[in-house]
Amino acid sequence: MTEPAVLCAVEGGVAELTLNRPDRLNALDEAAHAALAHHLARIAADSSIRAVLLTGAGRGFCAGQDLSERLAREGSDAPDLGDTLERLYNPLVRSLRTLDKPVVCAVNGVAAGAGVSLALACDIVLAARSASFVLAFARIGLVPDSGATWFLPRLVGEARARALALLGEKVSAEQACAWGLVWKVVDDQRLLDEARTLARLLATGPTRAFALTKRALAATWDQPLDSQLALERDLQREAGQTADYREGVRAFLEKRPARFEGR
Ligand code: T3D
Repeated sequence: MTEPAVLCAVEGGVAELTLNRPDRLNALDEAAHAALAHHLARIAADSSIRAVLLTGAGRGFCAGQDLSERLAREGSDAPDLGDTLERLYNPLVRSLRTLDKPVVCAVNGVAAGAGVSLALACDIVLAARSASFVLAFARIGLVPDSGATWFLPRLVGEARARALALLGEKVSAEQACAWGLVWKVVDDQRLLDEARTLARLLATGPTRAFALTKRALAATWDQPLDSQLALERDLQREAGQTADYREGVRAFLEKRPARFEGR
């Protein structure tokens, strides 16, 4: 029996997605994309799931597009890579960014090509000390994609984004953290425990407020302060109607931890 390209385990309100093609450093083929899309749709629809953890099996996190799929097509017409982006990568990035629940990424090893974009599309990225990041696109004659040209300049600034994209040099986890690509570097053997603890914490948080926060942060790059203030007003109005807000205030006044239910 063939192994599933992506494993999904749900426990304690957290869906743990594990890219599961370790012999290919979890490069994404059509099956992996289909599995990710399937699991993310299920996660989005299930209100009992309140946080997601994404990681990879084996020594790599994700090596981007599975290039063996591209070689198989040689001899025929050149593949339409715009089509794969439109059909597979762009929806994947959009579904992570717009998911109404927080997504933690545990980068357990090398992230390359769209594997870097995949990590950066998540909300909080932890990296194992031995992990690394490679904008491998230029090495094979491609353009950084899956949001890489959007995420990178915003996270690391123009100068670093340009050098990373054009040179495709490997960046260590420590360097990535110093540059603001990831939230934290964690010792390899502690990575999964820390990521799970974080995801479990988020799964007991005010899920609606998290979703609205993601929406506010997503909008910030595209509009002036005035519009952002108006958006915050609208989102806060919505947050103020949630049971979690009522519970948060009550718990504060009663000097006890809040018990958020995600509604
Ligand atoms: O095509 C479209 O639809 C457009 C979308 C594009 C999105 C993209 O992501 S384009 C970028 C594609 N990714 C790459 O170019 C990265 C290719 N991989 C590497 O550069 C290196 O493997 C790494 C830097 C990631 C890691 O290097 P290293 O030395 O640690 O490992 P390795 O020996 O190169 O790889 C281990 C195995 O994984 C190896 O297989 P083998 O020899 O043991 O049988 C290697 O072929 C395989 N592997 C690694 N990356 C890929 C891959 N197989 C298929 N596709 C890969 N991307």
